Amino acid sequence: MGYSLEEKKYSKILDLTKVKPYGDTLNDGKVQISFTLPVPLNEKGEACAKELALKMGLTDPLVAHAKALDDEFSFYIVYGNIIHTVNYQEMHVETLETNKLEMHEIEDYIKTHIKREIIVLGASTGSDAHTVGIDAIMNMKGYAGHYGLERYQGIRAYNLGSQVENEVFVQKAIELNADVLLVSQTVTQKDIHINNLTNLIEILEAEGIRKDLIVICGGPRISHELAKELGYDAGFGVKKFAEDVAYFFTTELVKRNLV
Ligand code: B12
Repeated sequence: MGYSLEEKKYSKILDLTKVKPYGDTLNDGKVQISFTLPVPLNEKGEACAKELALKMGLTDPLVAHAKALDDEFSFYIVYGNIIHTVNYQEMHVETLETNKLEMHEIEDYIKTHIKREIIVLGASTGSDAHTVGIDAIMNMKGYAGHYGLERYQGIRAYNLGSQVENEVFVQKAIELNADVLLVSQTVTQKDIHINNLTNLIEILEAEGIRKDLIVICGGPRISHELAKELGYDAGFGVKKFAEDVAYFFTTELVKRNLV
């Protein structure tokens, strides 16, 4: 029995080796994308937006919304069906398994296994002026109901704030004899975070102290996978709190025999 055109186009079978976005029905591949073009808003601008969508692998693109940003720039929201699929079953992602321990359980762990204060130094480094992320992890009052590292018994936390140069950060780490470095990066324009994070590791290696430290980065666009690629011990993104990172570095200090 042959399949109708509709059945062929929108198979109702979920094949995890060929996953597509789900819009109205399974496998319809519906997506919505938005972008700005450096051209005025007119028919030509809209045609360019559609053609770009076709080149991205969308069929039946529809400009659902177009707006002039000023005389020379226009913004588009384009709706369409993506032709590409991904193999969910073969997807490999490096993830960090962290046990969920409460603050007092981590404090007990430090008392039993480390038996001394852990020195943690944190900052938003380079030109990055965003402090809210690193404050969320470190500040005494914490964030979203999760106390920050400054409140933990057994942890001495130093938060240097934002726009801290890597050289200054490393000098402070040496001066305080830090165990753990926490780096926050929010701005990713022109891959500035990659350059800055790489530079920090290079300085630590040049100083010969990389192996003696647990070095962790975090931010809204930081994944554990990216962090590992850049030479960090771990990376934490959104919805991560002080207890996630504290669990990681306390157990890692013990594992690496740095206590
Ligand atoms: C507040 C804010 C500002 C404030 C910052 C004030 C301050 N004291 O921090 C001000 C106004 C100064 C600002 C400036 C700029 N900003 Co701003 N800002 C924001 C905003 C609105 C919120 C960020 C925030 O506070 N989030 C809340 C915190 C709690 O979340 P978080 O950082 O993700 O942190 C969590 C996790 O990521 C993780 N985490 C974070 N760091 C770390 C570190 C470690 C070690 C660990 C373990 C975990 C961890 O834990 C936290 C809790 O779960 C965002 C937009 C948005 N809605 O997100 C834009 C945004 C981040 N800013 C942006 C930009 C572009 C800028 C400017 C460049 C704008 C400009 N052209 O001048 C400047 C930057 C100047 C500079 N030199 O850095 C862009 C970044 C785009 C990009 N991908 O690069 C955003 C996304 C806005 C946008 N949509 O364009 N900004």
